[in-house]
Amino acid sequence: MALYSPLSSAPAARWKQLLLTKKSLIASLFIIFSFLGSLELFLERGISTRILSSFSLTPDSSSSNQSPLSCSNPFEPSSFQHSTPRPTYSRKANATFLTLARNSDLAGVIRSMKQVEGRFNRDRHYPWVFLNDEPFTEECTSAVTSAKTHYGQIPRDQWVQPDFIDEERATKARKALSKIRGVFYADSVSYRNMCRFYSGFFYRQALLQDFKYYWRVEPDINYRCEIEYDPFLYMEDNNKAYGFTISVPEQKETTPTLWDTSMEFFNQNPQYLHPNNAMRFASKDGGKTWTRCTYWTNFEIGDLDFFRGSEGYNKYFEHLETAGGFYYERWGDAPMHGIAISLLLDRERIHHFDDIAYEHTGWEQCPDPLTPAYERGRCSCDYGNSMAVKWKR
Ligand SMILES: Nc1nc2c(ncn2[C@@H]2O[C@H](COP(=O)(O)OP(=O)(O)OP(=O)(O)O)[C@@H](O)[C@H]2O)c(=O)[nH]1
Ligand SMILES: [Mg+2]
Repeated sequence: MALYSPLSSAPAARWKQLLLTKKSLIASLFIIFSFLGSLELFLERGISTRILSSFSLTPDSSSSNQSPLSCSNPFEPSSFQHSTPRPTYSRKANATFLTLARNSDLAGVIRSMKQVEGRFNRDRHYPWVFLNDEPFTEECTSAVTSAKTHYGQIPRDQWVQPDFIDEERATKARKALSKIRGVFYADSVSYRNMCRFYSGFFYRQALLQDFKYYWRVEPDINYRCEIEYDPFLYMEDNNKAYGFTISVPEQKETTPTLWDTSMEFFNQNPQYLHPNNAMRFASKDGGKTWTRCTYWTNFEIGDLDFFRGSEGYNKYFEHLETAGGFYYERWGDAPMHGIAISLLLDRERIHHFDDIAYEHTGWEQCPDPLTPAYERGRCSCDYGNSMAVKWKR
């Protein structure tokens, strides 16, 4: 039986019409993407960048799973060439790299370690702490560094959804969030566990107790310039408590009540607000509304004594935990840290590492080529692609 085909009987005019339709389709796609791009910059949402970056060649965690890298082959040839001598230091900070990862993240973790070791740690030998909610099946990351490596399992109650969370309500909330386009990990419970862990429990881990500073490293991150100084020592010498590279706005849909819940806490406990805080980063109208600005926490260098010792931080976390928004909404560790760091700390203790070239999932920071950092770091990044430049534009 012959199938009906509109093309088989189409005269030349039909073809023309089809070509025109194709052209208009391409034009519409172009307009849609331009619109998304402008919307991203105007609304500071970053959604289209993330959609586009998911099509980019930057390795992501899903590609990590397919990588043939394993313990038997953790050494790929390094692409880092070091010709100039590095600064030498007579001392080290009491510090560690910190990586939370699943067993399936191994290849991405190794790629990240090579970046960190190649760009900075090869002659500084700061140790690594790896954390997982399950036992690590491989500990071969120790082959990628000459420094000490430590592997820890997170206590179950600090990882899984607490019993007091009403599962029916949480399920409903996840389903509702999944229906909104452009919300990542909308339906994921494990992502929520991770966000809650990085908000209130990472600094309580036994393996971190003897350290003062941590530098968070995620799978598949890139450092595109040499790091020619010791950021840990910078933190120590300048009494910094928190350092970030990129600032991004949090999506409204994941945090509808986070700001109000936070203000409820700080109104009841004004003693915790630092008199020289960075409230203007979080709110431009003295606390009425939230800018949704966050420090992008997949890079952070922090003073663990602040997290461990700050009554305000721990009480604030408890307040959020009781409200249940890590599960009833999808409160992230970035907005939580953003609010806490901005309100509890002296703003002089917050540092923007604007000379560190950092990239993750297509979002990056690159130093201005007109600054010494770019030349000194022999950078291979594009300043125009820097988030700070994009936000300004
Ligand atoms: N052990 C463990 N680690 C996890 C889990 N989920 C996420 N992580 C780790 O937590 C960190 C953050 O997770 P990501 O999936 O990268 O989340 P994200 O940075 O918000 O999202 P991306 O922008 O897509 O990278 C990474 O280091 C992950 O390896 C989990 O279920 N178990
Ligand atoms: Mg990540």
